[in-house]
Amino acid sequence: MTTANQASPIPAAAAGQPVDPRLHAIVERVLGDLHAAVRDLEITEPELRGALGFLTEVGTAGEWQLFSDVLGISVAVDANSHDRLAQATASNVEGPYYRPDAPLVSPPVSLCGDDEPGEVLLVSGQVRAAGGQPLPGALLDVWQTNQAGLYEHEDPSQPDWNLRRRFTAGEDGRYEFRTVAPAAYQIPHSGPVGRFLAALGRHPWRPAHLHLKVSAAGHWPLTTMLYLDGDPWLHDDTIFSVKPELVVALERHERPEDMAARGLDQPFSTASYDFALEPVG
Ligand code: MBD
Ligand code: FE
Repeated sequence: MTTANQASPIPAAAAGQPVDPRLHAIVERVLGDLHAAVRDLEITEPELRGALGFLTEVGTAGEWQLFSDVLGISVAVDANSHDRLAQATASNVEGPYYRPDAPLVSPPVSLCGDDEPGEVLLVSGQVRAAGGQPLPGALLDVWQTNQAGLYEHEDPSQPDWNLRRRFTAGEDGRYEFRTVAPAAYQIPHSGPVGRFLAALGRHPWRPAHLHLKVSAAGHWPLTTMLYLDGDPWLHDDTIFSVKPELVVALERHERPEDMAARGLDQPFSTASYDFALEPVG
């Protein structure tokens, strides 16, 4: 009888040679599972060539992060990394479209210009430590799509850095920012990952979401997403990442006096969310 281990080309550590035991364990296990699949499914040479060509294309198209996301691997790794932070706000994956060093702005914070198309959304809340104390000066780094479901970097009609901002919470840990409600989002699907989804009968949709990184000295930084209640894709996210505790209700304001109080002449929505960060150590 053959076993996966006998098929593994990874030698046991040779005496006196440096070996990375973690890498050794990962490669041996993953290769063991792959060998089992090749044997059990009787994978053919054309199938292998097809797979290698596909994986090459994923790299050429710069879609490896996206591929990991649609395979559910990114969400699984996020769970390994963060489930032990039981007292912190639930984490979520960073996704492929974070840009570090977004413009750092001060109150009143807006993620976009006042003329940004879409319904104004005001998001507010407090950043606290797991024990409940406010975290003054916590840093928030937020990025999202516009109302048409496009990120700034994939849409030449948006200004550079549109809907990407960093700002700090106040002395009481409170924050507030203005934006427009993001739309449900189709991940790029004209490349190899899109072909992969289509071949499996899967759709490319994600529910509308805001990405946030929240950090404060002495606490584990949080990367997460907020989803908008009522979105049709909340229960069918193509990267499997929705957590019920990250879904926020929107309150719509249509009274002229409410609009005037905010300096707006259109109905708008508000949402509130408090973040908890877990102390290091
Ligand atoms: C996205 O907008 C996203 O947030 C993730 C995680 C994957 C693909 C597209
Ligand atoms: Fe996203």
